[in-house]
Amino acid sequence: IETNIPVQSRELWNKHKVKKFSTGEEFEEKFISHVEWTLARSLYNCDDLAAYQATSQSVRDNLVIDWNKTQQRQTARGGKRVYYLSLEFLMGRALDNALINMRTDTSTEDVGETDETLTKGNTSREMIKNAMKELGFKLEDILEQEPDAALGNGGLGRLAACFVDSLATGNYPAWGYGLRYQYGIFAQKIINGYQVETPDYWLNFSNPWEIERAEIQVPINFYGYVDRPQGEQSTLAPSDWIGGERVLAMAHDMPIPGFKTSTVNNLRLWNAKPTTEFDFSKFNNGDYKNSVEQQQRAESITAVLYPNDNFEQGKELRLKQQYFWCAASLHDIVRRFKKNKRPWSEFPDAIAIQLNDTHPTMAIVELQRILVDLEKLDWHKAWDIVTKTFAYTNHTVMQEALEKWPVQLLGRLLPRHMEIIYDINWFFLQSVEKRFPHDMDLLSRVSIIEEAAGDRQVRMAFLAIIGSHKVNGVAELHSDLIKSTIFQDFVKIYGANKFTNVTNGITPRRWLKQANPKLAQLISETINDPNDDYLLDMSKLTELSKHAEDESFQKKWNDVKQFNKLRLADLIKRLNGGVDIIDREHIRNTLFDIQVKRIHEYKRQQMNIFGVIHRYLEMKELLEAGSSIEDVAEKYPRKVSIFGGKSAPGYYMAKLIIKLVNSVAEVVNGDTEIQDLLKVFFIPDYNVSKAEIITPASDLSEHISTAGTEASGTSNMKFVMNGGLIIGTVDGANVEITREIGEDNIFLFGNLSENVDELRYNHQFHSSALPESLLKVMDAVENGAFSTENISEFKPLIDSIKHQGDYYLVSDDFESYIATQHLVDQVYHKEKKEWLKKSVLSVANVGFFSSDRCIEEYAETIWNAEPVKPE
Ligand code: 73E
Repeated sequence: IETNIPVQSRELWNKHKVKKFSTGEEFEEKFISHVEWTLARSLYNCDDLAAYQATSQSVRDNLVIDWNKTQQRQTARGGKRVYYLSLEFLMGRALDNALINMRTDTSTEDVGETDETLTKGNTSREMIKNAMKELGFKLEDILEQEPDAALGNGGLGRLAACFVDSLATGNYPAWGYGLRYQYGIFAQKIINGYQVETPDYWLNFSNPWEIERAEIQVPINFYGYVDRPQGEQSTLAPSDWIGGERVLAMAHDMPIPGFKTSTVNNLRLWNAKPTTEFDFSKFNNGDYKNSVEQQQRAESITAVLYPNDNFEQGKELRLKQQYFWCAASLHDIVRRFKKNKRPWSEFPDAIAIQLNDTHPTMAIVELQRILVDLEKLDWHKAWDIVTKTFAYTNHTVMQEALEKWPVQLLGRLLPRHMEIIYDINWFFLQSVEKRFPHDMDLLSRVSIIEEAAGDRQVRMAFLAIIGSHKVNGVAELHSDLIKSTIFQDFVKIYGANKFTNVTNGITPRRWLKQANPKLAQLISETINDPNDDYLLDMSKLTELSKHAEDESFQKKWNDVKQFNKLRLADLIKRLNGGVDIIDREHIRNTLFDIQVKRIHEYKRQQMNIFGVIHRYLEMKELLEAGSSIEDVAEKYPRKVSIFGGKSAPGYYMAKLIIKLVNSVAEVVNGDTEIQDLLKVFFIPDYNVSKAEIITPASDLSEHISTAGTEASGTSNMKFVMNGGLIIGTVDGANVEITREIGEDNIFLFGNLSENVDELRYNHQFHSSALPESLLKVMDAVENGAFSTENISEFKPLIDSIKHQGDYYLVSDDFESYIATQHLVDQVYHKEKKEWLKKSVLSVANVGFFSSDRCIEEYAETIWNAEPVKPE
């Protein structure tokens, strides 16, 4: 490793080498020095927030030491590096995760594996908890001070967060690249039952987890024009792009600690800043105000995360974000590569870049531009390097989510890139024409440029496929679907081997150990794994199967669930303004039925709430017909129906679903006749830290998307990992969950994806009768049973089913949904032992869904990358 420090000075450096704290006392000393020096506070005004910051700074100090060593080690070994480009990283809180993952040993090199601090799974967290107590703080309260890093919308962003955790844990030399939004996903308030968005200014108090790299500033250009040497006609020749607007990308790094390893990887987030270059023409014109305003515009690029999940709006600022981030990241990657002075042809041996959806597709074009225009490589040599470097993950087949940029917009913002896209397309179409001569239809179908009447558009998914060596879907069904639908032609062109599947996963550190410490403890006791090694090898969980029918074990298992349900009941009470709606006395016999995820018609929260209405109406009918409440309870036992999730601010139907849930909640919860047998609650502002409370508390969770629409889903995995059962459609990763845990342990219902087209067609061209059960529900809704002011308020939800073709097939699946819910009630209330057995077996067989497995598959089948293990 090169250094500027002369040899004779290094001794001094080594003498004063910084050390990690490794005991509670050393931590306390660190903590106090951060209170005094970093925060400029003292014993006399150290509140919980200051304590959180001082704790985090102290922990960060330890991580930074390992972070530096990790980077040196990875550079020295010179293995292949992986870069994960994602516009979203939904990290949630960092402190508790760091306490779980962090190693406290002073130096990994000089501490053997027998050392206590190394082998005990929980040491550093326990140690700090005790030290905090001595200092006068409660760790649980301190952890609550941290705002979520909510730089993502939903599953796609959370997947990226789980991936960086697994990459570090697996010792892969891998960095994440993203944007440092000043505003993450909005905070959701519920006012009069409606979603109201408020800005998430998460950096209000300084963020102890980021390291500002003021020295790393990359100039990024937009607009302008292209210049070529005189007489040069070809756009394939090295060209000069003279940018018209320039901003700076400044790096902010977040340390990502692996679990039970001293590897600490990096998540680099870019922040947009104005340049200090001065526009003299403006100044001379006396237009000082305007030139300041233009500079302020720079910051707007990373101001806010676009709050749409599975939907693309096509806004210019979004494209600017994408290019800004791709260009800064590639500049950084290329700079690092060039330090080694290896030939360009070895670029793909040194670097793998994974594209998280099409959002970073401009990185493909930018690398081609760097190689051709700046490094003067021949076009085809450059393109060979590019395609060997990139791989693309598709996350959705939904038309409205597939990115397309108008040629006119892209050509204005990035004129040179537009030329390069045309040339990529030209060579691609030529190769297609050669293999499939005279198939004009095929050519127009696969062209990167969509020639629709009037406006030509760049199809980013096609560009991503053409510029990558591998394309993967995120669950088996989804990976099959993309091959037979949206990318069918490309399978014909490239062959099926270019397309592969890597089923999603989640990190068990956060979603089991951190979210559900009680269950983690029971597991480690039961399988005799005091050091929590199962969190690295989840196949160890199969040991639990032995105990699935053991009654005393089942009781312990159930006790953990009750504890977690009480924890959620407390949260719900707090969110409900201190009013308790859950009857704690009967909590053991109350089924917690949960659906938390982004609100989307395809995820069918409307079907869920219709099911709740159906249940309520049936209960009322029984009572009216003279049944006793005990008789009603016999058929409709105790249940709490819990919803949560954000709607995109402009998504009218999703917002209406939220309002309906809240309106139903008001009616049902206020109805004393049904005596607490049914409760409904919408949890406002669903986010990662709330998910950590919600997930462990579910008896049943709902994953009920229209078959073929949910690419994978990942919360399904989280619930199973926490011993919850699933009611779900044969969609996304539900398919593999069924395979892994067994079909006896999941409640599947509904039509299959292969029948969806025909069902939709039938809705369009034949008016089939809607099921009686659904009509009853819709009548009640239409007659204003849940409307407070405006009777026809929910009409659009009804109309979409009755009169607009029922695109999401609620009417086709409703009866089997209701029937399956009945079955759920029966098993939960009449066959509790069976239920608990299913729950245990689910956890026993959930191992496949660890994101560690998932990352290993990427490394082996797509990146060809190997771990760099600490000695
Ligand atoms: O099924 C989920 C999947 O589990 C899918 O809807 C989601 O990605 C998860 C992780 O693979 C997803 N999000 C988006 N597309 N698919 C998306 C699209 C545009 C903007 C933001 C998010």
